[in-house]
This record gives sequence, structure tokens and C-alpha cells, in this order.
Amino acid sequence: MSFIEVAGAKIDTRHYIGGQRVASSQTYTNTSPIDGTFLGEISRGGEVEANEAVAAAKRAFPAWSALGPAKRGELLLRLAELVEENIETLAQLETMDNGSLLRSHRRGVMPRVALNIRFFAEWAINELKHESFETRGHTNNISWDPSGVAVLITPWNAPLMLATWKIGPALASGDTVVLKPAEWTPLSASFFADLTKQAGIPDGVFNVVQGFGREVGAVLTAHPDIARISFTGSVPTAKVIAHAAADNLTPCSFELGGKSPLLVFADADLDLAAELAVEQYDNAGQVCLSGTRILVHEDVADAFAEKFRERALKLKQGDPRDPETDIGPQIHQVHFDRIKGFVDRAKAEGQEIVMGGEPNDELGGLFFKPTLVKNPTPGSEIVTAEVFGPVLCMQTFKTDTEALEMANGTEFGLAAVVVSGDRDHAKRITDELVAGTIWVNCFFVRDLRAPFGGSKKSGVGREGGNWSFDFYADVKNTVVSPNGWKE
Ligand code: TXE
Repeated sequence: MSFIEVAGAKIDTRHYIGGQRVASSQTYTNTSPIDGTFLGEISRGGEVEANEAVAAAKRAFPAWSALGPAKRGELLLRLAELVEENIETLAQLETMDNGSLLRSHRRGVMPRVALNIRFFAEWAINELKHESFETRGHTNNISWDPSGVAVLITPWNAPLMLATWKIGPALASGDTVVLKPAEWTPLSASFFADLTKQAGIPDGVFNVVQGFGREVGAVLTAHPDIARISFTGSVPTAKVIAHAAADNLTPCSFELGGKSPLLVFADADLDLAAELAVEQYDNAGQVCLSGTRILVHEDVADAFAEKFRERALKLKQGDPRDPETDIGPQIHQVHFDRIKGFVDRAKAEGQEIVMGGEPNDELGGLFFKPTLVKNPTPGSEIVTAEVFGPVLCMQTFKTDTEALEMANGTEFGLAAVVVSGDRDHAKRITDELVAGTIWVNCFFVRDLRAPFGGSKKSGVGREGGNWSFDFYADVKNTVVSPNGWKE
């Protein structure tokens, strides 16, 4: 059976290669994290499908790259409209597949998917410019040329949203795309492929191969005919991909994990701080940017903890389709066990768990209670490793120096949240923090024109605005001499 019905939508379970649906002889089973409902048997791609997809994208490249930003933009803007027309379907589909809140998908995530496509299409048409440089009468003209086939490998925590951060600029640059979504969340990418067809995007320009990272993903990333690899996921997988890319020197963009600090200073608005801290449980903690290490000045630690607890205890855990729910299930049994393993090891070490710390037995399934670990031992696993679940740590500091040492003291550098009531103080702190994105008295707001990415082990490169095009395109400098013209 090559179609399944999810949330009223007909979803093809096969790959989308060269504008055609292609099945694999092998499949794997996809279930919903909400209640284990069987969703379908998904084509399990391997070497053959990876090679076919790259070949299709390679064939489609000359015509797509020759179209130019304006003509590509017309098709991409139509695609953005189709996403908007299908927000409800996409929202329900994604919620069934990855268990994130339906209300977030409806209000924020799926509209953002459309915006990702529209923004980069318009940016390529109107904004992708650089001033020319003059050197001894010679003019240096900078331009962005399409580079070839871009392989995009994406995770399961915000499947279509994260994929379209890459698809938007890659297609707008004139590259053709092979997307491999995460095996646990294959459905929205498949539905999206149908929308690209409806939008009139030529066959082969956008391809989707389903399956496992170590199988189809490994072949794609080692392929000699690709020009770019963009990956969002874990640090260990990024290392494997970097090795795969090395033989061909394929440029890679990596957006990886984090263990970001949320710093609460003595001059902070503590209600705001508590609200921001509780937001770090969003998406059941499966957010790379989460400020999972709450660092509080000791003078306000008790008052802050009380406000945090008040709010955290009000969080409602349950079915993500229920509009009242704040925290849904984890994505998959494997991931649930990973989270539980972190917490169990922390308990065994004698760390103080002051909230949660166990599965939610009333709900059963993949629901893990929002958890808080108080004053974990510096350097211990729970305070240094990315748990990627609803598990926060709280530690105190005495001075700014100590706060900065703690904040910068992991191998990651993706994000940081600073809560302070004093602008000069906040500025002094943000100047010293090592992170790709810092939010001051806020969280999760980002303009698509601004760069996004991680420092240290949290990533390589930046996405957003020109930074995306710097990666997906071949940036070219054409130096024009004042001499030699027959004028
Ligand atoms: O990630 P993987 P997993 C972190 C988070 C989580 C941990 C493990 O800490 O607990 O990673 O999650 C594909 N060649 N993040 O195991 O393996 C894979 O099929 C090519 C942070 O799910 O990194 C999927 O499409 N591709 C994060 C994608 O890589 C390969 C989001 C991500 O999977 C591959 C997700 C290979 N050899 C997890 N092996 C974030 N930064 O937001 C796997 N893949």
C-alpha cells in the first residue's frame, strides 16, 4: 500500500524522485508518539534510491539554475501559498507524526514554513546584493551562483520547519535538492513534495528519500555528485557526515545541539525570568535552543525557584491535539529511554531531583514528567550533556565572573538567555557569552534576516539572510578592469 490516510490527508509513503513516486522493496513501520497508533509502512531507501535521487537532481540542475531568481521566485511563492492553504492539514499531520502541540503547529510552526519559503525567494530577488569594491580602478562585482545538488538531512523535532530553513534558500539559490527527513517523522516531507509538484516546481528539482541515516543518509552524504550538505542533528552524526564528505571536500553546514544557559541576575524581573524558564520545557524539551541550564544569582535563587515552581506545576501534560495541553509526548521509545537513562543516572549519582524525574505513569506511553535537577554537581553528565527532553538544571552563582564561567563552560555554544533589568549589565554579559544567538529578556524570537547557528560544538556556519546564500550558492567575485575595452 503506497498511500496512508493521516489526519484526513492522503500521504504517499514512497520516495519522491525526479517528480515520480518510487517505492523500495523494504519498508519500516512508522507510529505516532501520541499513542503508538500505526501510521504506515514507509519506503526504506538505500544505495539505489540515494543514487537515483542525486542523479535526478543533477539532471534538473542546469534548467533550474538557468531560470534565475525571479522565475524561480514565482514558483516558490506559489509553493508558499500552497503551504498556507494547507496549514491545517500540515499541522494535524505533523502532530500525529512527531507529537508536538497542534496549537503550535497551527499558529506558529506551519505559518513559519510558508514564511521560510517566501522569505528566501524574495530575498534572492530583492536583497541578495553586495556593494562593489574598487581597487586601483578595477571593480570587484560580487554575485551568488547556483552550486549544484544540495543534500539536506533533517531531524524529527520540528521536521518541516527545520527542513524549509534549508529548502527555501537552497531552491532560491538555484540549487536542486535531495531531502532526507528523519526516519521517525517522514510524513510532512512527503506531503510537501506533493505541494512542490502542484506549485509547478520542475521534476527533479526537489526530491525526498525516506529511510535511515546510516543507510540512505550515508550514501547521500558520501556521493561525489553533490555540491552541499546541510545537516541539523546531533554532534556524533555530524562527525560521521563530516568524514563522509571529506573525500569529496563537500562543504557542510551543521546546526547541532546545545546545553544553553538561562542566566537570571539579581536585577532581573523574576516573574519574567520564571516565565522564560518554564518555556524551556516547550516541545517536551526537544528543542536544540533550549536554555536547559538555569543559572540564578544566589540572592534571588529562592524567590525565583518559588515563582518557577508555581508556573511549572501548572503545566498540563497530555495529548498534543488538546488545546489545553502544554507538554506532549517524547518522539519515540528509543529517545524516551535515552532521556530516562540520563535522569536515572543522575539519581544514582545522588543529584537532587526536585520536580518530576520519572515517566508520567498516569498517561503512560512516551510522556516524561517535566523535571528539575537542583544544584547538580559541576561537570556531571546531567549538566554538561544534551538531554533533549523536559529536564532542566538549576544552579546558583555569586558573581558575574562565576556566571560567565558556568555559562560558557560546556562544549556547546548554540544559544543563551539573559534576564536582567539593567541594560549596561546585560550588555557586559552578552559581550562575554559564547553563543550563536543570545536572547535578552526574551526567547525564541528571530528575524529570518539575522544569522542563526552555533559556536563551538553547536555548529558550523550560519543560516539566515545572506548567510544562507553564502552557503548554498557559489559566491563569485568578478574583477573588471578599466582597460581593454573597444569603446
Ligand atoms: O539524531 P541524529 P537522533 C540531538 C539530541 C538527541 C540526539 C540524538 O541530543 O538526543 O541528537 O537524536 C540522520 N549519515 N539532536 O539520533 O542521529 C538521521 O536519519 C547521514 C539535536 O535522532 O543526529 C536524521 O535524519 N545522515 C537536534 C538526522 O540525521 C544520518 C535535532 C538526525 O539524526 C546519519 C535532533 C548518517 N550516518 C537530535 N546518521 C538539533 N540540533 O536540533 C543519522 N542521520
